[in-house]
Amino acid sequence: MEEKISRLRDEALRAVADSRNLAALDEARVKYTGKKSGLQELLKSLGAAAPEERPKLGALVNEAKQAIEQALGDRKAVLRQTEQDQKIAAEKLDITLPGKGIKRGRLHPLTQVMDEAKAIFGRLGFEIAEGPEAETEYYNFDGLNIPPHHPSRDMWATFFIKDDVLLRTHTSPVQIRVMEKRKPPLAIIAPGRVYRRDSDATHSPVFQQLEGFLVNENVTFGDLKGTLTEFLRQMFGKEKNVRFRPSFFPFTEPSAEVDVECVICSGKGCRLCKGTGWLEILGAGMIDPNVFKAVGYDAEKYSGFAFGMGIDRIAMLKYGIDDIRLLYENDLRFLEQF
Ligand code: 2NL
Repeated sequence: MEEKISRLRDEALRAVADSRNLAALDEARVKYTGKKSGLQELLKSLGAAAPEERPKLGALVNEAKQAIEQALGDRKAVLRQTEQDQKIAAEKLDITLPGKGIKRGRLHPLTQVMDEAKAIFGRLGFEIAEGPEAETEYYNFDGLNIPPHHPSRDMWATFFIKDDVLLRTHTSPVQIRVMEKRKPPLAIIAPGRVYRRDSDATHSPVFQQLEGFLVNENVTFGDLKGTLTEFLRQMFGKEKNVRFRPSFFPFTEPSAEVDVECVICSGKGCRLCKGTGWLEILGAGMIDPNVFKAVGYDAEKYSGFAFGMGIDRIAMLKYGIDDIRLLYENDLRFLEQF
């Protein structure tokens, strides 16, 4: 009997010591101290032992039980700690590691130049107007004094969607729509996408334009020169010279082409300005009386100037970009430089 107790005790203590986790330990607890355990059986069988032996055997069983319960408690504390340590180790975050960083976005160079141009004209008192990119022939051509047989109406210059619906070739239609609706005094800029059937290093079938006009009583060519000179100096540098050359547009009379001193050689002559020292930036002029007639303005009472420029060309000159297609390919290696 004594040997049996001792064997059971050793077996239980070994099982406790060998338990690798709390679940296994609990199994050992049930097996060696539970209702159906060997220890319990021994207690029950004490009745069959000789009376003089009982106290000693009872004490031995109790001692074994206590030793096993002590071992179970100790082992449980150790395993709890181990499981806790493992959990903490598994969940550990090294907050001193460098962060991944959020990639900063940036504005497209065309958007940057367009925003700058809008801001300059905004400070000069111009409001922004917008309109549809699909237009009628009237707003894109007739209203602007462009006659039916003008070459710009040719299928090779204009994208026609269907009879009398085309993709606007300039943002002037927006300005005709504003003049139809509102009376002078008006100072408006019309920024936006325009479309032409043209594609090479300096022409894209879609590009960005900024046009503008100012109408009031007594507006002169001097107002045109002052306004556009101020715009160009804010855009290209306040030390830059500006010059006006006579030109022709169906919708303005007189008309001018406006040049700014070359951004590379400052007038000395280089490859960019083809040795002239000047870069052509703008077209402009005094609004033709036929345009006023089309929108119902009294050409005797009002006068005004208008201008137009390609934002792509300005972006190319400002940033030294030699192929317009780079502005529309959305190659991040290109765009990340701005
Ligand atoms: C250029 C030339 C120009 C205009 C645009 C305009 C608009 C109305 C009336 C009169 Cl509604 N004129 N716009 C005038 C002169 C030149 O653009 O070279 N653009 C890229």
